Amino acid sequence: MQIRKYRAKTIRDAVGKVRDVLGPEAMIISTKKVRGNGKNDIFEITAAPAHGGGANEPSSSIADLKAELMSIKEMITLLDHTHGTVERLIWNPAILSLYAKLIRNGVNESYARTFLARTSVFNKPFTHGANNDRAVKIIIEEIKRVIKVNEPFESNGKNRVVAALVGTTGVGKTTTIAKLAAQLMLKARKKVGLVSIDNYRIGALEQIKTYANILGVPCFPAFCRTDLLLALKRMEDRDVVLIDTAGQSQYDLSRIEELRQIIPDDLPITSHLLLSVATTELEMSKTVNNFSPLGFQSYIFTKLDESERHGSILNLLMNRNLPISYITTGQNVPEDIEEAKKDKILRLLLNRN
Ligand SMILES: Nc1nc2c(ncn2[C@@H]2O[C@H](COP(=O)(O)OP(=O)(O)OP(=O)(O)O)[C@@H](O)[C@H]2O)c(=O)[nH]1
Ligand SMILES: [Mg+2]
Repeated sequence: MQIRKYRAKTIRDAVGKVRDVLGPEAMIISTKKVRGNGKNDIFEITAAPAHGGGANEPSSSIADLKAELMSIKEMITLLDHTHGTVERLIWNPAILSLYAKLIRNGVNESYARTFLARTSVFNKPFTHGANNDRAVKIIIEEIKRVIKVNEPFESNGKNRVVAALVGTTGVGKTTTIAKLAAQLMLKARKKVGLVSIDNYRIGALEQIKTYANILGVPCFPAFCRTDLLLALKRMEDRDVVLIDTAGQSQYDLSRIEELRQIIPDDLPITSHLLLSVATTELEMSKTVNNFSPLGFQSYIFTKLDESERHGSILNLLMNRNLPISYITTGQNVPEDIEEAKKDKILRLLLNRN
């Protein structure tokens, strides 16, 4: 592999030189400050052309390096968007790489910096190896502390679990109910019942009834609070009752209030708010705010397959921290659903090399 070193007075200039010579896809192997403490700084970047593994280059050594490699293009994005953080992390390639992954996955820059600041990486002068590894571990632990998960249908003794799925139109409520119902029946051997309080969309009841028929579980419509109470009474023998609701626009507060009137908060009903990671972060946080009268207790993130970047999950948790119960990853019923697990969510946040 052709490895070259480029020096300049600023990181930006050094990166510019690499880009001009090797192109935007070139990989940065390391960055360091070779001289100076503010005034006469000289920065050095070691880089290699893209696809740098030569014919007789063992590809495993490239793979080993890959975790900390960064393309020039990505470095430029970081320099443009992260006001000075890159310069401060120049001595800590492992931490810079972690930081870059968070940013590239769409984690809000100030949140990413908050996590870094919880270790002493910004305050201490350069420290070698082990300390860096420790700092990376601490940052990851801090992120994991923010990620909470729950298991709403886990053996709740003899108590019946009643869960309502709420969220905007088309986010995946009905499909997720079908997936959950099937998984709970087949894997956890639970007796499941369904209720639909979707009185708006034509065909909504048929959609859930079709699933109920396939699974052979009872399904009742509920047009008002009394209907819902009656349906719940008729399904007293069920281990789990899943309530499907009509999709509400996050801006239609009167419809959200209407739903609140039907789902009484004096009953032990857990509400899960569904959020599609394929929507913008702004939409997601608007949804969280406007649905809050419904008192949802956890999140279900849907359509993970439709987005490459999952940083918005962490941004949302930093804003309103609630446990995540499930994630959904496609249209297939019942396969495309997973119980939320901390490590899985963490991997989603760090998935881009
Ligand atoms: N790619 C992808 N599509 C999904 C996922 N979950 C649901 N969908 C699709 O999204 C569309 C809407 O799903 P529904 O379950 O009907 O959504 P809903 O929230 O019940 O919609 P309304 O009842 O109209 O509010 C369907 O085409 C689903 O197949 C997912 O995890 N990934
Ligand atoms: Mg629906």
